[in-house]
Amino acid sequence: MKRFKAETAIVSEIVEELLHGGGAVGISGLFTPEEIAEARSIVMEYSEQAAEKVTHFQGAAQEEGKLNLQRRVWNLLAKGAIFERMATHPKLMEILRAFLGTEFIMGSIAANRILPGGPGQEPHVDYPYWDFHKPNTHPVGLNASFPMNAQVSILLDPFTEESGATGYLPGSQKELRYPTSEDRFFERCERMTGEPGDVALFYGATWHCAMPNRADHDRSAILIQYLPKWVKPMEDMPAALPQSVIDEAHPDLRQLLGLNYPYPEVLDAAKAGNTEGRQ
Ligand SMILES: O=C(O)CCC(=O)C(=O)O
Ligand SMILES: [Fe+2]
Repeated sequence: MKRFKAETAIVSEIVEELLHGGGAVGISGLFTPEEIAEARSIVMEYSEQAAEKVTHFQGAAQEEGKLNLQRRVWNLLAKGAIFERMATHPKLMEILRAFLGTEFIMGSIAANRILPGGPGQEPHVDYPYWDFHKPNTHPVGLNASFPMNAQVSILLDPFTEESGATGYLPGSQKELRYPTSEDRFFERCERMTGEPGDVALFYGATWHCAMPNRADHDRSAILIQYLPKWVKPMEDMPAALPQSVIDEAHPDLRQLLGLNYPYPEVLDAAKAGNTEGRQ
């Protein structure tokens, strides 16, 4: 994985690497130890009880009865102001504007905590490609030549081979496909390793998955899904936020919540007059 520092990260190089290179980059120095500690303590608090939540790509873990060692905390914007600061980090916004278009949105912000002994996932591609194991449900000819997803993982614990750092296959984003067992993913994959506070940024068409945690400590990350403005987001974030948060949202947060892009809209009831076109 190509690695960058916050101060020296060159946006065009990162975009090139995501689209035509390995599909994933590491960026360090975006978050302070205090910010990471704050986010981690909220994630730990909300995932203390093994209350079952919806999860994905964990069919094998479900069969083995290990789902309780992998815990999700959804809808993080409602759980602490730190998560808005993370989602709208100016450097991430700059990179993502270049990658997904300036009016991109956020589709989900959640935590994935894997406890010691906890299971990995099935190798997959991310939303909105995630059900590409049924390719005929998508438009004919759909490919990964332009991105409809960017994933940010903000590491809250050491991500090592032992602790289950996300596995990925460099270059697999170039041909949009859902991996099969013949692809021998687990023999060929590399890892998105890093220290707490580091960010792994990847194009979600890249085959990847959480790996089993064989360390003696938790392995948690904040996972943020970003999408072009016209892709239907995965989480209905505005519906899960207090109206006051929406009313007072900073312009970047409004954009991420999809509030700047009005469709679908009841056009019969919309303000009359011309609203689209160069003039
Ligand atoms: O937690 C990880 O390492 C990756 C999780 C992931 O890829 C997913 O949930 O889609
Ligand atoms: Fe994923």
